[in-house]
Amino acid sequence: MATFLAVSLRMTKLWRVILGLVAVAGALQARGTPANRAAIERYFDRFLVKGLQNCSLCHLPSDKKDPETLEEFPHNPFGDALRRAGKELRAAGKKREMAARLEMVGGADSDGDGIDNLSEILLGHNPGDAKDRPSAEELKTLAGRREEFAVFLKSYRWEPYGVVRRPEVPKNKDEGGRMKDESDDEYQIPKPATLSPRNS
Ligand SMILES: [Ca+2]
Repeated sequence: MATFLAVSLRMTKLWRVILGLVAVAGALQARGTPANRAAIERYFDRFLVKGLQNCSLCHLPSDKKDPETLEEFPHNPFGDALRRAGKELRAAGKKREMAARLEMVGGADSDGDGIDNLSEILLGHNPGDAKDRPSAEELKTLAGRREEFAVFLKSYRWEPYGVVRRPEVPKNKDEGGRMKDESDDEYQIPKPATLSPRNS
């Protein structure tokens, strides 16, 4: 009986832990997929100003304290464009990586304020809010900022969760695309010169 009680007690504790984990997972999902937010911050790195490192980059303000669904915490036009880009990638059988999605929507002007999404983000303005638009002064710095970001994108980026791919082994082909074999001239072992008697 005592053993039964001890097992029951352990099971109850286990269930509490499981229910706790489920609740935490639900809350995280409701708060606008922190994984996406982290991926955006990783993609832009130092180019994402503090003011854009929050849910408002992709979501409309919500008066709900703990929103649980997308209906309760809807996307702004930029967040919606990212969501649609993800759907497109999935439909094409590709991975829904945030970097690819950001590249797809970077040139669009999701909030319709006349400045494309990437330029707005690089200048510290919200690409999903038409009322938040770079000033004429800020726009003068855009070319330099975009250039800096392009250099940064080309630099080595540590992708802790990316799959490491082995580079393709180069094929040993000559210019005609033919595999080299031992009948090629350069593979021929030079025959020893025929010895001839000196001064003959
Ligand atoms: Ca804007």
